[in-house]
Formats: sequence, structure tokens, C-alpha cells
Amino acid sequence: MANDEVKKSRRQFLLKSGLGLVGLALGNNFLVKGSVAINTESRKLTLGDGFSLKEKHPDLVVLSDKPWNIETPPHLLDDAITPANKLFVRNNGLIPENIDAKTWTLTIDGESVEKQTVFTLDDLKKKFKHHTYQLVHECAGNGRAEYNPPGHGNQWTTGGVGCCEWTGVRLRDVLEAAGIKKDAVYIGYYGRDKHLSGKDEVPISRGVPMRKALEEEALVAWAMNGQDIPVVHGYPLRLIFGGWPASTSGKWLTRISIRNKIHDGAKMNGADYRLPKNTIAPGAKITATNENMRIIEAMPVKSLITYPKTGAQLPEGKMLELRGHAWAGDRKIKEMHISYNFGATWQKCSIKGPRNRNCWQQWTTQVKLPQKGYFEVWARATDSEGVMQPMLVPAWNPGGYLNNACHRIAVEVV
Ligand SMILES: Nc1nc2c(c(=O)[nH]1)N[C@H]1C(S)=C(S)[C@@H](COP(=O)(O)O)O[C@H]1N2
Ligand SMILES: [Mo]
Repeated sequence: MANDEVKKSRRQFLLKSGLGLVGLALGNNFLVKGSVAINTESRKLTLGDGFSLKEKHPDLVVLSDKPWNIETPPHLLDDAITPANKLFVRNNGLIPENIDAKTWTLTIDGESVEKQTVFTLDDLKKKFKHHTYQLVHECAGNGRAEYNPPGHGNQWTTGGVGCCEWTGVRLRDVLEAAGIKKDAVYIGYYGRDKHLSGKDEVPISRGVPMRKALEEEALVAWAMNGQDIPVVHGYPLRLIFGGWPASTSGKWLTRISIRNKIHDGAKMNGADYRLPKNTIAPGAKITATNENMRIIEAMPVKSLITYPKTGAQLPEGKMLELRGHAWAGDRKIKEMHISYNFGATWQKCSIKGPRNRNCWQQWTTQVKLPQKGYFEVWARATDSEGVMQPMLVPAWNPGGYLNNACHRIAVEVV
């Protein structure tokens, strides 16, 4: 059954992406090392191993079963808005069961709240204006698989990212309704998921400084792509902060504390979601104190090639169509380039958008590959401050965070 689904989706992919039309064929024998889809063939989602597919596309790749973490091969991220069945999943604990949206509440509390306030889902929907934004959320560990020595945690290749359309109310409106004291510094979230140990410990409780919490695009959301948020993505309510580590976007949201200090919840300290303040040599030891480490805030400039799939074959003389997305934390994309000669020369691409802040932007281009043979296409985005993606992995860090090296695919001209 799983095999049939794989074949079917492959057929759909061929049809939808029009590979037949441009005469591109898929060869499976090309695997490029570097920022490419290494390992993506290793563990396809399968039925019958104790997990339901949870409505995910069968070509997504399982990084761990418990907690359930799955990533998306780059060619499946071709849509401007990532469909629910292709969005990566990252869990730190156990997915909550028996969720009842009717009795769900969100409590606003903390040292810096004027008045502790409880909202039902209905309250949120009735009391505040609704907003919809397309927001990139990317796991800070996306790309970790390329660091050497490897960072601790799931070995994400390129697929811990997506851009969905989120609908909800502004976090700012909700916080202001409860009242924000002048000494507010940070917000911290709490969700309904349980610790893997089964004990009464919080699996993750992170947050953002007030300046990010109060931005227009910071949402308390109940809908993703116009539907209820799927259970694995935080049903019935979650935070969503585009452009920042997705670990700040609390799922199954029950409580937000307005803090008078930097939030000190689970995974806010030590080496979690932090980088050495002063860069260190690969593998060097560092005592992960808060003095030595800084919290990751906006994510760095990055891009993906979503068409064609790595391993494509192109008849000699045909133009190669290329496309993908680029994004840059709180910044915009200024330029996008591709190279088919290992970075010796670069060709400028056209870019669209963004539709709103913290949304990814689509790029396209066509290239003529000069002769028969093996090529790699590398993609490099430049953000609005002129900062480019590095071609190799950036500064090593113990958590293996923020690898934004250029994405590469293989293409053979035949
Ligand atoms: N309650 C809760 N929220 C959470 C997490 C979690 O384990 N529990 N994981 C975080 C991390 S590390 C990431 S990368 C994103 C992943 O969001 P997604 O699974 O909807 O793609 O959720 C964040 N929010
Ligand atoms: Mo994450």
C-alpha cells in the first residue's frame, strides 16, 4: 500500500511539475553531497510501523519516531504556500490527545501582566480583529546534518522549513487586553504536550522579546491554510512568529506569561537555541553558560531550489527551468543568483513578493547548460542588508544551528 502511494505521488509529481513537458527526466543515481537532499531516501513515511501517516505526504522523511519529527524533500516544497500534508513536523514531547476545542482556554499571566486573563477560543475569535499572514517557520536546527562534528539532535537536511498561511488574532491585541506592565521584557509560552518521560515536566517553553511579540505579524492562530490547524501542528491554537526559530512558535498553546526578565522556560538556557557569543573551532568545547552563549533571534538569509528535483536529466540544447523560494528572517530578499559551475560565475534570477513581512519569496530563472555532462546548480540569496548565504557551512556551534549554506542540486545534460 505504501509503495502504491509512493508511485502514485510520484506520478502526480511528474504531472504537476510538468516534467514531461520540458523533457526532463528523473535519474535517481545522482546524490550531491553538501546542502542537498542527502539522506532523504533513507526513511520514508510508511504505514504499519505503529504510526499513522497523520495525513502527511508519503515521501516526507522520518528523522525520529518519538518524538515524531519529519522533514520535507526540497522538490515537495514547490508551492508558494506549503500544503498541510507537506509541512515538516518538529515535536519535543508527545502530541496531545483528546483535545477539546470547546473547552480550550488561553491564560495570559506573568510578573508583567496588569491582570491575569483567561480567554476561550470563542473570546479570541469574537473580541479581536482577525488577521491572515503567510509566515515562514523554520526549525533553527534545519541543515544540522552538514555540521562536522555533528550537532546534537535531529539530523535535519534541508526540509525543516515551510511557509503556510496563518489566521488568528494579533498577539499584541491579546496581550494589551490583559494589560502589559512597563517592565515587560519577554513573553514565554506553555503548551499542552507532555514530556517524553511521561513525568510532569514541560518539554519546551520558549518565547520572544517584547519587540517581536508586539509586531503586527505575530499571531495567536487557530487556522492554517484556511482550515483548522492540524493536530500535529498545534490544534486548536498556536503562536506563530515568522522568520524566527520555529521553536518560538508554541503549539497547543494554553498559557502566555508576560515576563519582567528573559523567559527561563525549558530550552531557553544552556546550549539550547543559543550560539557561542564568540565563534569557536569545530568540535571545540564550550561551557554553555548564558554568559558564553546568546539566544538565536531572527533566522539568516536562505533559499531552496524546489524545481527540478535533484538528479534531473535534461536533453542537450534545452533550457533548464529553475525555481524556488528565498527568505531572510525579519529582512527581505534583495537578490537571488544561481551558478552551474561551482560558484565560478553567477546568474541573476527574478524574485517576487514578499506578500507580507516574514513570508518567503519566489524566484525563477532559466539557464542554458553549455554541454553534455554532470552539473550542479547552486542557489544563493542576498538579503536587504546585502548579506549573502555562505557556500559552505557557517560557524560551527554545539547545537548545529543556523546552517544556511547554499542549496545544491545535480542535473545531467544527456
Ligand atoms: N508545544 C510545543 N510547541 C512547539 C514545539 C513542541 O515540541 N511543543 N516544537 C517547536 C519547534 S522546535 C519547532 S521547529 C516548531 C515546529 O512546528 P511544526 O511542527 O508545526 O512544523 O514547533 C515549535 N513549537
Ligand atoms: Mo525547532
